[in-house]
Amino acid sequence: MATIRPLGGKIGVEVSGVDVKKLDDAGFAEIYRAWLGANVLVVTGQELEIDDFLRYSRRFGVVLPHPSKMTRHPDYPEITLLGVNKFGADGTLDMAIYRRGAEGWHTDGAYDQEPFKATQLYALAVPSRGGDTHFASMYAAYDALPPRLKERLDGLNGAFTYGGRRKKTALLNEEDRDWKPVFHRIVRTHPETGRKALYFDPGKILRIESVDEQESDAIIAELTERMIQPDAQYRHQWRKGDIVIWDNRCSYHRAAGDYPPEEDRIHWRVSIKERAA
Ligand SMILES: O=C(O)CCC(=O)C(=O)O
Ligand SMILES: [Fe+2]
Repeated sequence: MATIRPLGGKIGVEVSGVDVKKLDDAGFAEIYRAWLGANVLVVTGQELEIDDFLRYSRRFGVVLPHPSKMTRHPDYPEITLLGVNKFGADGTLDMAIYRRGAEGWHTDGAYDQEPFKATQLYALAVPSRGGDTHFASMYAAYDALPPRLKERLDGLNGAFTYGGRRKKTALLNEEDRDWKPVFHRIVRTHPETGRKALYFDPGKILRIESVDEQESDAIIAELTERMIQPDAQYRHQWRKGDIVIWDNRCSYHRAAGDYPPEEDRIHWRVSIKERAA
């Protein structure tokens, strides 16, 4: 029997007692609804092959290969391998792989015209300590903005690229490092819940459009300060066999990046869009 329980605060819900390989449409619809309401969905205790994971992931949307070609699974381009090939031939730790997602709070895929709907991870190996993933709500971030900032941001677009102002592109091949900015509303209405979210990413935003540079810098600095509401967070401690999916339209996340590097922490990851493009 499926058990669905909230994970404490304003975000996060856990489903146990299901096998995602056998979920019927009604069972999936219940899980999907719970996910939309909680931003982050944990499904525990799964035993999956890659095809099972892809098939289940495609129920959430369109699964597309990630632009980091060097971390794709060699036989399945839609699967990104996290934590694999951490050590170079000379034994040095590749920090871009070890600390992937740990540089700061972010949302995945804001650099695409059609940004990522969701990211889903399946845990294959979990370290003895550390290695958690942190989540926070963009709805709560928007709700908590002072009224003057809500008014100022209304209708404004942000320009985003893969590496943002820091141009962090270590996981991309040389020829894939040149990004044209794309534009997204900073106050973005979620297409399924109708709720307003603060759609922001300090590592991918270049500038706020239609305001002068000084004001753009000031807004980016202020949003960086305000984007995380401590009472609307969830921290996931991984167990092998966990699937976690988060909604990139209404959640921020970051990896803790703190586990013993000599231990394995390995996930399969998929990037999911609402539509192909
Ligand atoms: O490894 C993690 O905990 C999350 C990394 C991340 O940011 C991602 O997969 O998008
Ligand atoms: Fe991420």
